[in-house]
Amino acid sequence: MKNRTFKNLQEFKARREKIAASMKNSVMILFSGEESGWERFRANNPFVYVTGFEEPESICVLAPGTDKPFKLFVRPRDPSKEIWDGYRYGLEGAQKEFGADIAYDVADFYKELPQILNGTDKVYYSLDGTEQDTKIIRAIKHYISTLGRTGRGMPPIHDPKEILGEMRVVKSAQEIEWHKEACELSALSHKAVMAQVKAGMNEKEVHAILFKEFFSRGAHREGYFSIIAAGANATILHYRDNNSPSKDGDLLLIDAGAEKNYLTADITRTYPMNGKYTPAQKDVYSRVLKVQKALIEMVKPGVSYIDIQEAAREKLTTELIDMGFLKGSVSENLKSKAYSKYYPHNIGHFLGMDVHDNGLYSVNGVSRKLEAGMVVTIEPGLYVPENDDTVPEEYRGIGVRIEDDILVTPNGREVMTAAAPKEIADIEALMAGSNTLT
Ligand SMILES: [Mn+2]
Repeated sequence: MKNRTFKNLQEFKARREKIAASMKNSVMILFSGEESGWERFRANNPFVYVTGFEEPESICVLAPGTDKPFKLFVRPRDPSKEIWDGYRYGLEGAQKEFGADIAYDVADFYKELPQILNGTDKVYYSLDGTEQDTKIIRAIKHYISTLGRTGRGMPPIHDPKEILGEMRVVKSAQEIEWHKEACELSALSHKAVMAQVKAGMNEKEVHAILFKEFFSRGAHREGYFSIIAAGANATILHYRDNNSPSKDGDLLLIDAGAEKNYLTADITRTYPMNGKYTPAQKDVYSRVLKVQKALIEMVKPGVSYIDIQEAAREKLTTELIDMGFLKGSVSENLKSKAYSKYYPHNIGHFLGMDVHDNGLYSVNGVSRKLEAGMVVTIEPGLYVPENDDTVPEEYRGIGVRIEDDILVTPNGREVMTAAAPKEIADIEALMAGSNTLT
């Protein structure tokens, strides 16, 4: 059966035209990657971003200005192999269905490479430390040697990220539409999980419910390994065990997002497993929520991400002083970084095909400003170490993070993950159903 994520390939054609405009006398070589063991194959993001093609062992060559600027090297059709591994588009499909100007058997790549390199001043290729690098470098060296005594050195190898990474930071209208699908289904899944969580569930069981909700809403994959952390596990920032039992009174922190169309959501919600926040949990949660909402309001074109970062530290420090967790003034605590005991991470990141997506956060030492079409996360949190005897006992082991995915719009912002409840009243009302004693 034919299997493809993208039906409309116009978007990819437009991307290739845009990339071509940034290339001069150069070629770009992108590999889709190899299948490994029993893991489900997922082609490399740069390759998919440019081609919309998803098969393993494929190579894309962009050579703008030549008569065949978009070349695909693919696995040929092979009925006996397709019985085992599924449908292949083959050379014909690569041209007819994916718009390649020419398609080759991938086995012929190194045979064709000298011709491809002919006349190039620069090669865009992502060095990855494997044997593949050696083969590419050898081919370039060989090409130079065929030119005779020109005195020319090796054409430099540049990371394709220089062009693709920057393109991926500002999303097209189509890409935004695709990203919204991933964000909305993820937000609705969080909401559905919230309605099913009960005190006493193992984190693994919650993870299973989340999977069911993701996939029944059309997710293609889990965007990254979900963090499902009950009780004090929420204070471990990269908790990945997802295998603890929970008890009545535990908070549950879920940091999870589904991937669809090769774009992932990244959402965190924190709520009581028994459906009712304790006063201490409510205290910490409302402060984080207040800060998160204020930071989201800052998101708009022209604002530097670093300004939001600094506002996050300042606002959370203010809350920590107000709670009596930190002593002294806000500026003293910012200077000493005392807040990092309770808020050790950054406020967010670019979001797209990678959960921590491509793109420079500062250029020449200057923090870049947000632009319409960027997608960023805003994810403040407070984490009270379980053994922190400087704070009242009922606060120890409370970890709260609230994270949404924000599209920067021409006039401000759009929260793409708003369907996941985060107001205390909404969460408690939703959970009342699942936690009623019958
Ligand atoms: Mn995140």
